[in-house]
Amino acid sequence: MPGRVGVCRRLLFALLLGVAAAALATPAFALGGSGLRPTVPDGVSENGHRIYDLYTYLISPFGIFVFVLVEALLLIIILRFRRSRQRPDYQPPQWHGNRWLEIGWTVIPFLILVVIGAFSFIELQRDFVRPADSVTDLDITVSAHQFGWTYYYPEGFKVNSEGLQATPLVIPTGKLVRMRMQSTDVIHSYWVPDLTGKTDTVPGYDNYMWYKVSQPGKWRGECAELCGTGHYTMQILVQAMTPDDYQAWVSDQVAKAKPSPSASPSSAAGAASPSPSASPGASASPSPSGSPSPSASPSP
Ligand SMILES: [Cu+2]
Repeated sequence: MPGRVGVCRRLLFALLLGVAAAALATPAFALGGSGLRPTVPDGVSENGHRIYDLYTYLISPFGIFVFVLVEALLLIIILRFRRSRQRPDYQPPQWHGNRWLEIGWTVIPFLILVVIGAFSFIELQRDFVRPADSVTDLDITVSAHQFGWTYYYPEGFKVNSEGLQATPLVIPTGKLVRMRMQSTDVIHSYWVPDLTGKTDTVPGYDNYMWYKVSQPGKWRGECAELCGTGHYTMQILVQAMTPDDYQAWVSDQVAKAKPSPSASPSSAAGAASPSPSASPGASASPSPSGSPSPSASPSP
């Protein structure tokens, strides 16, 4: 039935065209500020930038090479050896084993993975430790819960972020920030691709991340570990301000936190919901009153 085959062919072509158009349009969406982008964003911190370099100049070229090779071979075989081109009783050549081919497709991918693995491992060793020549300027404890984040600042106030309209974690530019990552219930993962790689928050165990943001701005992220039905609402917003603006913001938060030690949750920093009840794990968090002794423990 050539008619049906023709329709199928046209449908397939239209589908491929649609996929190609969507792929080409995605960078345009990214430019439009939708947050959608097909590539890793260039980091606004030093470690974020190094992760971007790793993806862009090492992992992506290998990935694109393998993808194009596999897809091209697949298409050639599908089109060239399709049934309609062969005799009805056609039997492809029957053979088994080709030593050099098998050695090649074992050794080459192995070497590619060794190179990617080695560079990634070296990068990981650098990205999640305090840079040797720097001191931590600001210590923030991040406590994750189902489903949100609480940021404890050294000045004693906290910011609670829940829901799709995340309340920003505010940080100063040009200062080395250390984040102590904790969780009160299950494992979550804190990931803002523009800043740096992701860090898990594990109940009963502290993880750390450091970064220094070079420019003011706002960046989005989200929980990167499936943690329950509200996982998708664990959005993250990070806002970097100049040190002067940051100091003004801190003074504002301290002033807001002071007059309401016992009641009036509406005045707390996290506009979304300071949630004495919303986060059942809150009482288990390091210090409900505020900063959980940020500089007490030596950095790992
Ligand atoms: Cu989560």
